[in-house]
Amino acid sequence: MKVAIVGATGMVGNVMLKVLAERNFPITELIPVASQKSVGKTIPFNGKEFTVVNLATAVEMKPDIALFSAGGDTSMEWAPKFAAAGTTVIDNSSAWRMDPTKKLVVPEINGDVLTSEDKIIANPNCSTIQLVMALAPLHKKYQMKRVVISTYQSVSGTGVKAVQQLDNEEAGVEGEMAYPHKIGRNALPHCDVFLENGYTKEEMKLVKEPKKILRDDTFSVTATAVRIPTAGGHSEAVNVQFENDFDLSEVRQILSDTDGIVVQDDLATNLYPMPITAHEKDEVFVGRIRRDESQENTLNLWIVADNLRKGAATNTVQIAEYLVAHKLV
Ligand code: 11C
Repeated sequence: MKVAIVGATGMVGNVMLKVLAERNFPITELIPVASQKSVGKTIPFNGKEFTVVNLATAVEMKPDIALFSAGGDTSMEWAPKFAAAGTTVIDNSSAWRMDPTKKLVVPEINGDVLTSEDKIIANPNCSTIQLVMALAPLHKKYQMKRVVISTYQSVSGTGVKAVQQLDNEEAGVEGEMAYPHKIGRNALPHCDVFLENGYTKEEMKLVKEPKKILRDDTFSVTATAVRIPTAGGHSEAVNVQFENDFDLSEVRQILSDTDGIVVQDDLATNLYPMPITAHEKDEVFVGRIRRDESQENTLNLWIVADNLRKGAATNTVQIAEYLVAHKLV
């Protein structure tokens, strides 16, 4: 496969390269793509050096697959140009996710929607991916009625400027601010921009994307998304009411039996998921599994994942793997 990485010098692009190498993705030619200021630099991959090119050159090189992580505006403009050249684009931005003509995919859950006709495929938001990974098998068994989510999201979700802000604050150095407030020793109920309805865009992604991925809009979702001063790894406290009652040991078993989920739930040894232990892991970690004693058929969960891995790069690469394995590209 000839594979282009659009945004190869960015944070997610970097992790994409790592994940592609780790998983031995069948690459015959790597095309790193970045903005003009990086063109001509080289990027090491699997012991070789590859020269960074610009978007126009990359389109002309007709890659089989292009993994995009360069922001919504770049995706809007350039994904159709790659698609027109015959390239299958897997896009990590929010540009195409809710477009009814595009598939929004977590391969373990709805890889089966993909066909060879899909030339622009959307990768869900990081906080959505870890959420649906844990909820999909439970929804199948007990049917969700309502989900209430509170997120605790790391600064790496915002990007390199936010990581720098946290580093600067920790070092006591003045610098550029990615957020309207200090993030160190703080919590900002503000991820992505505010919308007319008073929610943030991040919160509305959590409301809309799971319904599209699970192909079901019969359940309701509400969310509060909060930025906290962790460098990497998003956490979510999730309260889910089901139509049907459940048995807690069965819930644990279902989650343990699900590919890509690791249950970490042993109170006696203080074992529960944390961003620090999820770091650089591809799995989604679930713990603090307990019945909500205030309401029938309701469960509380704590869900953690590395937002740059399963929340972004790993899921994108897994979509590419699915396409290759099913000869859709
Ligand atoms: C955050 N979830 O942590 C975001 C990052 O829609 O792809 C990813 C934004 C997106 O702020």
